[in-house]
Amino acid sequence: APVIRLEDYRPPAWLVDTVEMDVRLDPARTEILTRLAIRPNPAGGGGPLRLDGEDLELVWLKLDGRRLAAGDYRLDESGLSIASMPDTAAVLEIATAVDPSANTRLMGLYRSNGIYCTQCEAEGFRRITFYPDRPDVLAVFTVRLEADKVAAPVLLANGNPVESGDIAGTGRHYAVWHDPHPKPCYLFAMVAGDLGRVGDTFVTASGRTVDLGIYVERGKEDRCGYAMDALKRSMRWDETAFGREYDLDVFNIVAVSDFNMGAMENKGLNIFNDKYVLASPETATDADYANIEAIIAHEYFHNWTGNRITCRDWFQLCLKEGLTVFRDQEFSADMRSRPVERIADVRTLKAHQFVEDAGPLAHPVRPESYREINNFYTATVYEKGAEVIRMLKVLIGDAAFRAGMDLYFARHDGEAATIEDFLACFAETSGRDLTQFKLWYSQSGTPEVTATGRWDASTSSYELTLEQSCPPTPGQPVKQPMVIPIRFGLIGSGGDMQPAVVEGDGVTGDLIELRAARQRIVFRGLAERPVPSLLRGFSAPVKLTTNLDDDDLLFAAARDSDPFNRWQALQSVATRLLTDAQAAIRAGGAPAADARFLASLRRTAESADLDPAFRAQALHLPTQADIARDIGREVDPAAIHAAEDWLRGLIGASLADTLRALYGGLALNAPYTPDAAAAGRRALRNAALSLLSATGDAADIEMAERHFRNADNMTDRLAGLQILVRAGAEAAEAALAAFHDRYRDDPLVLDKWFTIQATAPGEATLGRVIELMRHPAFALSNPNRVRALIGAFASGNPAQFNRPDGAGYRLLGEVATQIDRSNPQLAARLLSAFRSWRVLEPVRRAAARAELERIASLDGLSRDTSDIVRRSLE
Ligand code: B3K
Ligand code: ZN
Repeated sequence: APVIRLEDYRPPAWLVDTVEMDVRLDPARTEILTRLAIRPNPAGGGGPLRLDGEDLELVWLKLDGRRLAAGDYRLDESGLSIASMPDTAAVLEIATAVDPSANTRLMGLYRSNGIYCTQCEAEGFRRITFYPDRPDVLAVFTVRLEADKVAAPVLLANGNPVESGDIAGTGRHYAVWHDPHPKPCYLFAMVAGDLGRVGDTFVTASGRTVDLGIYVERGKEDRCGYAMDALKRSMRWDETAFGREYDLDVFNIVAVSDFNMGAMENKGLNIFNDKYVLASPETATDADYANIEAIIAHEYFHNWTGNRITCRDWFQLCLKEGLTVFRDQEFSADMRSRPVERIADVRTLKAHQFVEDAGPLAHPVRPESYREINNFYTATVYEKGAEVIRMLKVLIGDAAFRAGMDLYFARHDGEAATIEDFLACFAETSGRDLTQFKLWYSQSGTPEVTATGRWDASTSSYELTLEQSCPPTPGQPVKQPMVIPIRFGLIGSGGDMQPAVVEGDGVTGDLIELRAARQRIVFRGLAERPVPSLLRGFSAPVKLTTNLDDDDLLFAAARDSDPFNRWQALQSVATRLLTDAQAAIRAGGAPAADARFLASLRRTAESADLDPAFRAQALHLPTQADIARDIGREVDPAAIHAAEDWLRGLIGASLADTLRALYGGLALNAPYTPDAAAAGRRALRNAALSLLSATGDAADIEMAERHFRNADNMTDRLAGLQILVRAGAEAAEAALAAFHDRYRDDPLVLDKWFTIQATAPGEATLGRVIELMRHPAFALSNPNRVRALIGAFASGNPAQFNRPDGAGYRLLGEVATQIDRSNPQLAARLLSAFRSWRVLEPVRRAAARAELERIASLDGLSRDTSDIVRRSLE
């Protein structure tokens, strides 16, 4: 596959003003008539016309009413060209046919459980008709759909409904939808099927009433309440936080069960993976509720950041994704606890993005080249992209940030924009030069910041030396210094101190702007030696190393006024402990306990003035991926796993009284509600139980078993099951069987059952996964099933996936290459579990390389998979 480069961007030769489609839905042969009003791009366009098209049957083609003969155009693998075009506006009519039932790639028009649906981002519209399938071609769409009335009583498309009716004597009916907002074709969507509907209304700030609809498989209507509530809260929030109102008469959401990702922001018709819509206390965990809230919000917020203003080309993906993730994170922070949300977001960032950035798949937030764009919907584009926006806000301040957003909306509404367009708005409202800041978009890798502090009692001053560097990443051996916003405080015995005099560049209030490779700051006039609290709220996505010792960190864990850094301080000590412990285990020795850490953890767990959700986060140890990243080379995942077991057991034993008291005291004697306060109590209670049972103590395991059996909601039931399986308890098998029997007809819940078994410790897990692939509820064709079993094993069970005998790698390789033939996007996504293979110890590294090379040598790999495998090996 050819490499596509940002520097080669050229504006489209032809523009499309309007698109009128007539879609005759049929399970095996759907015919699509498309009428395009096109004209040469005034910016020097015209000439030959090139349209993208893939897996399409071309029925006929007309230009200005004249049927084109075979010699008038050229058809090839990837599209269609018309060499001689008029030099004026023209009308092109295209008849294509597709087979939705045979579409296993889940791109373009396909059927999921009998429901017709579409997925067009990034390049799926070309699988429906021939079209300039690029985001900078914006057109007004009108769509007429018709289908069998019994099979598809519901007919939906983008925009507002115009008319509908029966087609006499045929058993078929039709509906016409019109979307007045010009849009790129990746936002096109249609849905047809026998769906249940839950309706509501929303009155916008300016008083317009919007009809809201959530469509789901019949019988699931009673699981849509939370999603609808989250939608209305999102709509209100975007009005108050960003001044953005909804702009159509209807807003529809459809939940389908076969979907390659989480959801899709099609204009006025969001299509969701049903996992992110359906929830009831019986079937969804608190984490599911939080995800639903965040994803409903994310897709809704795209209406302005992505749809009204879209991307000029796919290199600008973070323009909509990073910004929209930032917006959904802020929404969740406002709906729940801000510090806890921040901790959760940073945990995700470190576990996924930092890991990606440290391996062969590292790429800039705005990549400069790609072979397959679908492989760039990554943690870097999304999560680091959001961090870049967050830093921008910190650097220029809230007021200039909001003014910059307003300017961006006003200036680029209805356009396809670039990162340059976006940044220009903020440069203007802040009066600042953002040239250096822009490096965040082009340099890949996680910057490393070292902070060295020195207290000078004789002058009562504290000197802080900050240094930054960024490790080499693919294609980028050398980096330039970035601008790194470091929020800080100096903690004294009585709380935050006010330094009398600050010497050195780049300090304003509580913010240090680190711009040079090395910067020195002196704080004078301090009454006592401070403990610096740096990178408060995780003000930049960097790896920070300080010369603070454990005493300083544990002091900060108790006294820092920034809750994020209190959490971070404990995590930093835990990371040191785990890193040392795995080294000891590898050397055949025994890990050493640390009484001060345990005492500090106990104090935090017992602090009744701290939010339970925060305390739960404090009890969650750094992930195995965090430790692997911290070690950085010659990693032995089994040793990390053993270290984690050791520390959990140690905490469980040493803090047993505290943990039992928490477990007993936090019980909620009220019916389940998914709100943050109740969820926080459950999280702390389940964290306590999980640590307690890590000792293997029979009484605690029994408590976990009772917890499982008596649970009146999925959060507790699943937590109980997870604890039993993880502890290898005798009761685990019976609990798994009971869970299975209870939910045998609910695939989304069985996914949780698959995942728990796939992430179980022990060598037997691989065989179990293979066996579960034969379970009647499992299907390689369903992405949720595949991710729940195979994806969870490869990404959520580092010790077993990375078995030294390579069997984990071979399993993933075999399954992924099989899936590659039907659904390349899913296959490529699974294979990204290999992204850290280079830092493994030699035996595993060799086994992983062998499997990657075996895959690379296969014939007929998709572009998606060969791109991932090839970059992983480079
Ligand atoms: N924009 C979609 C993702 C499309 C992925 C295409 N491979 C969902 C989202 O980010 O909101
Ligand atoms: Zn998005």
